Amino acid sequence: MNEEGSGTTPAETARAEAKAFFRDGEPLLEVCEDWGDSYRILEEDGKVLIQGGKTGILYGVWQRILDCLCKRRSSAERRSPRCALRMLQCWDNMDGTIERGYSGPSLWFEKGTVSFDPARLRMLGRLLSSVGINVLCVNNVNVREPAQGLIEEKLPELRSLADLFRPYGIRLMVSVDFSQPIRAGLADADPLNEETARWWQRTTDRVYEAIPDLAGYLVKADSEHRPGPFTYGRSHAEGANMLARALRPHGGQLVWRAFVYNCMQDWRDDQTDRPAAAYQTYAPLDGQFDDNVVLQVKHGPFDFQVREPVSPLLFGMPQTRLGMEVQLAQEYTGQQIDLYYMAPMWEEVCRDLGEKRPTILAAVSNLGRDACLTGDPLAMANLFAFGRFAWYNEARPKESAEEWARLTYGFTPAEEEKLVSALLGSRRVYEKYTSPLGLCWMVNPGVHYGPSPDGYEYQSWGTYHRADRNAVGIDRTKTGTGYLLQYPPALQERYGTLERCPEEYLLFFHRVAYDKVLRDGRTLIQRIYDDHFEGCAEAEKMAAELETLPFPGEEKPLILDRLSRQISNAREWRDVINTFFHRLSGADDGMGRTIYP
Ligand code: GCW
Repeated sequence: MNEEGSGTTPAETARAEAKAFFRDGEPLLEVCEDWGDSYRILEEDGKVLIQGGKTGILYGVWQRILDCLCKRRSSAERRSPRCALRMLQCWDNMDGTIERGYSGPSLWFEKGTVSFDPARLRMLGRLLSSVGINVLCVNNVNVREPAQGLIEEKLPELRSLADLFRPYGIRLMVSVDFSQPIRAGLADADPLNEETARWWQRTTDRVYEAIPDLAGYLVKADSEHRPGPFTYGRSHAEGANMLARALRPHGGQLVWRAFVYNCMQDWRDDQTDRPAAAYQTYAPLDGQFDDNVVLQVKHGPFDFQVREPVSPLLFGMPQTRLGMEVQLAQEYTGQQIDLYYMAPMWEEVCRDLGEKRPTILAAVSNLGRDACLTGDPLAMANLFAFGRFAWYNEARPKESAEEWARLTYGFTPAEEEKLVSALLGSRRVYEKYTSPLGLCWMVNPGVHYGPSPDGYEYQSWGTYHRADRNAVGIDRTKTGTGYLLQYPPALQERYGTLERCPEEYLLFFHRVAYDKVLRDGRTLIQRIYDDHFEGCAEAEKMAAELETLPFPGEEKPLILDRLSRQISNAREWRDVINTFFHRLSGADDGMGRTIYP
């Protein structure tokens, strides 16, 4: 980034940024009042004119800067984002910790208060707006004391954050606790109790007096022990609408997460199937949500595993405004130690959703107080790619990786090629040494890093692979749990038979015997061994390639440290998983490699 440029409105920020970057050859900027987020860049006789809405003008300036840095002409087309809400959601707690954070402590919370370095947050505002993000939810969806106070006694502190991000076209959002009226002394939080609704209306009116452009509230209810409408025998439409009505007069959105499942399941119960839960809860409510409610659905039916099929709920609610949630924080995908570039995953989701792709997108943040913001400097590629994805509503894995690499490092073409190909291959490599063929949940419980094949097998979270001495995987077709039937017919056909099911989803949808010969002629057990050996070897090769690149001095040690930890992790996964299946199946590796007894 160049010198800091900031104003009090996005248009002023745009002017300041343009001045700082272009110095003498400043482009002309023209604000077109009703253009919103859209912009147009016109080049004529060596002069550049950027037209854009009150926020669009800033996006136009960023795009022009990006084009200049990438040494290419700007497109003259008028561009508008396909997604109106492009949200980054932070799981920051007010004690400064971050749930599933791998980049150091919170950038704005510390010891129970809002506390930040203004220059650093302005830099963050520039960074987020430069990739097109326009909503920032600042606190964890698991709202614990004292975070409830953010909409009450700590409102001035929340406001200080809103004021800081406003010049970058970024509106704040806040996670709220469904049971908060009880904290305030009310008898219950029943959404149909008029007292409760009145309390939320009064509280929300005060919030909007302080922060008139607040984007809205984010809610995790009846999920993983969080309170919610089920306590009162009410539906999630009744719960969400009550809050949405408090926000409505102020133009606020109520973002309601659809991450609801039974987290107290008995592992002996093979009828309850966690991936089926969200659809079972919400699909019957289609059409019942108010129009300022967004139902936010994780992209897969489980929980951000290395590979999951697309969530069937994203097809199942045509009368509801749906948002899709992805996770930049690498909880199950290497924790910003192992390289894992996510855009290929989003591309897969887009492919399966087709026209059903939601135009509201949210990402769980991967940011923290570390000097490079993302723990692993290379994890910044995911934030960049998410911003582009949210703007265009289309994942462009290669293009985003190339742009990011070029803007960040300015390598030679050969070096850039190495970095881009490592990024593009990283997901597949990670998948092969951890959980190929649609295996999920073999991670260490709680931390979710490193292998533990039975770690989640006898627990209450609905997370089973049910490996025994003959077979592994779960039959989710109509002969099994029936989950498959939640999909539209074309996907049912694709996933439903062993012959057609993409191998990456095989054990997610089917229970398969170890000696079953797969489409490529190898048995399942041989594939399990081969993928783990190959994945590990590929991780070693990738690390060797990346080590040769001239990363800047302050980044190099961070990157090298992570690459060596990734290799140890890959070896551990390979050996633990192969040994687990070797012991169970008794089948030897056809290639005679070492599998520890
Ligand atoms: O994957 C789980 C995480 C929790 C998280 C939850 C959620 C914020 O392990 O840490 O809680 O998902 O998405 O609500």
